Amino acid sequence: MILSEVQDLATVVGTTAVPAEADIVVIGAGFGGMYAHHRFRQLGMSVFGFEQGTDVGGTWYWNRYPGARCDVESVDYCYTFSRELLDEWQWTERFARQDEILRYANFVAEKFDLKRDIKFQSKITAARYDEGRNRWTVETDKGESISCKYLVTTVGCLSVPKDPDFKGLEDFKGQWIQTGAWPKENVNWDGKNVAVIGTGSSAIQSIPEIAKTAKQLTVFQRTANYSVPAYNGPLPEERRKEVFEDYPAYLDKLKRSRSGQIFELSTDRTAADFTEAERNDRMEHAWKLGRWNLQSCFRDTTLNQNANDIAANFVHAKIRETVNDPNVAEKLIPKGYPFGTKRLCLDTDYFATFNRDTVELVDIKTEPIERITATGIQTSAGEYPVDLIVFAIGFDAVTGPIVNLGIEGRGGVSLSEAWADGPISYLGLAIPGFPNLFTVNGPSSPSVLANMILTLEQHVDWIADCINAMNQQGINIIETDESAAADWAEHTRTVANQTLFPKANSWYMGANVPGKPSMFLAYIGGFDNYIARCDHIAANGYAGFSLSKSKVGAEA
Ligand code: N01
Repeated sequence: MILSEVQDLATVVGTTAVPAEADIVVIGAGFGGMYAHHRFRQLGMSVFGFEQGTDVGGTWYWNRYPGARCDVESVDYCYTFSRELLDEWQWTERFARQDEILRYANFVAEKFDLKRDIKFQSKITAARYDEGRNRWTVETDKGESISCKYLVTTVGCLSVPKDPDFKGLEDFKGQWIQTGAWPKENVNWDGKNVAVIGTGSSAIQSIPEIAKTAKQLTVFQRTANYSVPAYNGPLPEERRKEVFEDYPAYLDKLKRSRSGQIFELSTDRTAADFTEAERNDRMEHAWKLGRWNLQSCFRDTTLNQNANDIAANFVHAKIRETVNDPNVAEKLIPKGYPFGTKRLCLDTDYFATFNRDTVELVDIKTEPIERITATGIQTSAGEYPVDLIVFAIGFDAVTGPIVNLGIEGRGGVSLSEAWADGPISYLGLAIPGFPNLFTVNGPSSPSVLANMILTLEQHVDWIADCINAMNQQGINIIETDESAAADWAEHTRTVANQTLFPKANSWYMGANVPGKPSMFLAYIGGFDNYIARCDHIAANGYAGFSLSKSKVGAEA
């Protein structure tokens, strides 16, 4: 199902009129967009926003598939800017479910009156920078247009689901859906033959849930994935106390961490610094703690192949222990890329689900899908009858959501042209040739490698402080220098190349979208270092940016 069809099923909320002008236009009303509205209003400037969905929530609005929940602990995956908000909202589970996060988004939006200046169900089709006027003109698929001084994208990193391009899909008589655009209603798999294509996080979360009531579930796997148990359950009171009793101190620790999360077994010691017995104890402990402790229990797990093999073999053994049929277990064991270099999944009973009689695993590397037929999926070995196909095949990550906006900067150069060889961005915040445009969680920022709520708050705060400083100095153009962006891209590449991450064909590398330039899309140098770098740049008069005054564009 395509995004527009999902919208058709949804309820229209509000019909906010689009003004002709605003100081700041914010694209997207997920967690980044919501906070941007709140924070930018404090500048005393007019803010207007657009959102493609019918309501706030972003990722949590679109990804309603069964089993969808956050893989960051709920006490960490929440806004930090308001103590009152932190006190008022009580998470129920250790890892919050999609519907609870969506309720939280709405709670925040109501509390801070964030929806009033957002036009929902409007998709951005173009955004052009007019050099003569020093203003952006933004257009939507509803024929709306608005002029603004600053354009801020808060479109998320995983918001453009890949369209399934399987031969014969148009002949299929059953229902098909995408995990990343799951409809609000009309999805029922009870007693049906279901196929899930893909075995990334979305599939790994949804497969155990679908298997509970499907007549038969067939999972079509191209690449086996690493996954560790989430150990979800009610949020323990002691954990709540640990976080919220002295929240400023806890938040400070999060901001001084590599990923905006604290892992109990994080260490400065390498795998080689431990004896074999110590390593095994440590990994067993990490397995029982869940989250990404297994990835953090040696400093060099994703830096050194030998250390990585130790963690990988540990998971392989766990899969063999869990899955009854040794042939199925071997198919489920990830091979050919280092542990943790595709995003490590957190699951509830994923591997054990393959012990059900009603669940079958098809390895499409040995048995490729040839086509979709009217009634099922035809592989080289035969046809699997299917009533419902779930495509969990991922996203055009990080760059796709921004490029799709149709942005044109100086000289009418489009962002897709500027990024033809890969994204060039200073700090993931600004792009040379695109003045007064800020990208929240853009490419080459920590984004998907860190706790996204913390990263987006940090970006929005940095942008707000920057615009405030410009206002005070009467400056109305900010543009990053090509050399600063090129240096940052080089630094981003250098730190990524010091790790094992580039060895995997992952969406982190853009490898999941045919033709996409191969480049590590996030900054892996650490959230702590990144914050320090951004603060240093601001304290040094926005080093790497050109700031200027234009006679035009200062109005509004
Ligand atoms: O997507 P993916 P996802 N034919 O790209 C396969 C976040 N997330 O939606 O590896 C057959 O990871 C593909 O195979 P391969 C999280 O950051 C977070 O699951 O390319 N198969 C792969 O198995 C995550 O990493 C949460 O060989 C095809 C799968 O489809 C990110 O979103 C929950 C195919 C795609 O996996 C993306 O996860 C869910 C084809 N043509 C997601 N094309 C939480 O916070 C692709 N595949 C919990």
